[in-house]
Amino acid sequence: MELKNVLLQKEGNVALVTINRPKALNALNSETLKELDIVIDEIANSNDIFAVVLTGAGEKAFVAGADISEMKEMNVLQGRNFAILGNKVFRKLETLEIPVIAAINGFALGGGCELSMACDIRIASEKAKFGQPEVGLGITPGFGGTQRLARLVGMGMAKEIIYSTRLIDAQKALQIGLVNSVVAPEALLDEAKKLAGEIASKAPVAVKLSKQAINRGMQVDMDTAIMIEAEVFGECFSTEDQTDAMTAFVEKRKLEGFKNR
Ligand code: DAK
Repeated sequence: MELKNVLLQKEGNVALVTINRPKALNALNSETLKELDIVIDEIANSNDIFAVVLTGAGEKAFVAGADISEMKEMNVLQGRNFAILGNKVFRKLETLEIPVIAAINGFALGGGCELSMACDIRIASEKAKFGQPEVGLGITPGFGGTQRLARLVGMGMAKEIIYSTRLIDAQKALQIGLVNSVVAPEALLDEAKKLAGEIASKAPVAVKLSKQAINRGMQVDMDTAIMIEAEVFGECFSTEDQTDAMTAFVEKRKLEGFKNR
């Protein structure tokens, strides 16, 4: 199937995924969500991609939200199907085994801000702008905004952003912990790819298990979380990568590369 709203490029062990509807500021309509679903499956099924960079096409937007023109016309059933599709795709992205870095090149509003929050790491261009405009459209955030934003920036700040619909700039997003770093617009993709490349060069199984432990651990009490960590830590000792890397360290030589996927 030929995809037009979501582009997938592979660069070494890193996948670059681009939401590609620049004329509509990369707004997420059903078609785009379905294509994103296909692309995430393709990445999940490949055994040579170890990190993903997700960005938006054009200079203006990462993703300006769910597609308002499409939502405006929806009946109850279509609205329900749209919600189910969107939540399935976002959760699939969040639980993808390998890390995903959002390279936020412009507006990240509503479903766009929520999409970035379903990623593991967010790097913003100095031009990026964030916000949850939903209550101004008569709806609540629907792709996890009320939950992921509060977890990332705390309840008070999440409430201010959601109730007021005020946009915040990249520096403010950095200050409140919504993004990991802010870089010049022209450096954004290179910075994101560089970080993705560094992650992709580490032991893939250990990276995947770390992601799993953090994501699962954040949802449970500390005692259970520590047990999750102990389990994944133990699992690493079933890999050749652990033996090879530790042997190389002890023998003071450089490891050629990791074997386990
Ligand atoms: N949907 C559809 N088209 C959009 C769009 C959007 N979200 N955002 C921008 N566009 C389109 C504009 O209509 C315009 O199209 P043309 O008129 O050229 O055909 C084109 O992109 C360029 O936009 P502007 O002309 O408006 O550009 P400006 O520079 O003047 O303004 C802006 C940029 C980002 C400030 C403005 O476009 C804007 O306010 N856009 C809407 C942002 C927004 O409110 N986003 C949140 C949408 S609500 C759910 C799950 C999730 C959601 C809902 C339900 N369930 C589970 C049930 C999510 C909801 C949302 O995301």
